[in-house]
Amino acid sequence: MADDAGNGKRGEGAAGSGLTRRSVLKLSPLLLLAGCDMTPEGRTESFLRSFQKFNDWFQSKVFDRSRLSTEYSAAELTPEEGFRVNSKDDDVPDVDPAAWTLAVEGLVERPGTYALATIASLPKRVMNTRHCCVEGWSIIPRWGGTPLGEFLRMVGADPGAKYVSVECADDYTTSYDMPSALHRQTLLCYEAYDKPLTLPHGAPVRIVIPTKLGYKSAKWVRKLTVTNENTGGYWEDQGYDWFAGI
Ligand SMILES: Nc1nc2c(c(=O)[nH]1)N[C@H]1C(S)=C(S)[C@@H](COP(=O)(O)O)O[C@H]1N2
Ligand SMILES: [Mo]
Repeated sequence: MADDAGNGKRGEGAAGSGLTRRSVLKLSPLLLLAGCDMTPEGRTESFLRSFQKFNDWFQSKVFDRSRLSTEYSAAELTPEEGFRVNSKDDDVPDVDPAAWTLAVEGLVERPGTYALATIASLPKRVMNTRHCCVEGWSIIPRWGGTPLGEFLRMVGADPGAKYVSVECADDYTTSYDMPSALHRQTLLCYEAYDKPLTLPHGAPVRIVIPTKLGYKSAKWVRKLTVTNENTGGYWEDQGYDWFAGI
């Protein structure tokens, strides 16, 4: 599952649950079987699907919003030449950063479209965090942007809503549980290495979410929807872990 490289300290379990993450993970196959209907039809499919559902449910239970992903010193940064690009398509999508706006829909008080200047006027966070791609590499870029939580508060997102779903200009999609969306290190990122984000890296605005695997850090974001429906995502719908915590 997760690329373990440098993911910092793992939490020793959900605060107050009295169980360590590892000990609960050991129990999980038993819990799963207990809740699994053992009908003869479609066993493997439904087994895998229920395992994945359980896994998502479990990861969201142990997710601790106050636990930060490791932030690295300037000396530990990946040099800018090593800031590699990875996208499902070879071509970058047709995005005009100057004309770009972010659309917001769903369970929010102020739906509409928001300019980059509005996003950049919100509090800014700069952080050196690791980006872990499931393809077996990781890098530590220097990211800068607005915490997604600040933006969600500004648009009046319903904090009781379950999910934030993301649509990108290259028809890539992903979605997050609300606690992960509100995590302090989840950014609407518009800078890398103290400069505006470049087009191959998702300009003008991408998500950076260091508490999750790299495919959750959506580039070329164009629409956010606050919803109670889990809309999955491009890789998630092909069997990749949805919660994807690291
Ligand atoms: N819109 C969009 N976002 C995306 C992807 C993509 O294909 N399209 N690929 C994901 C994957 S698998 C990785 S590893 C990172 C790569 O980000 P980078 O090109 O800035 O290194 O972007 C993620 N976000
Ligand atoms: Mo990736």
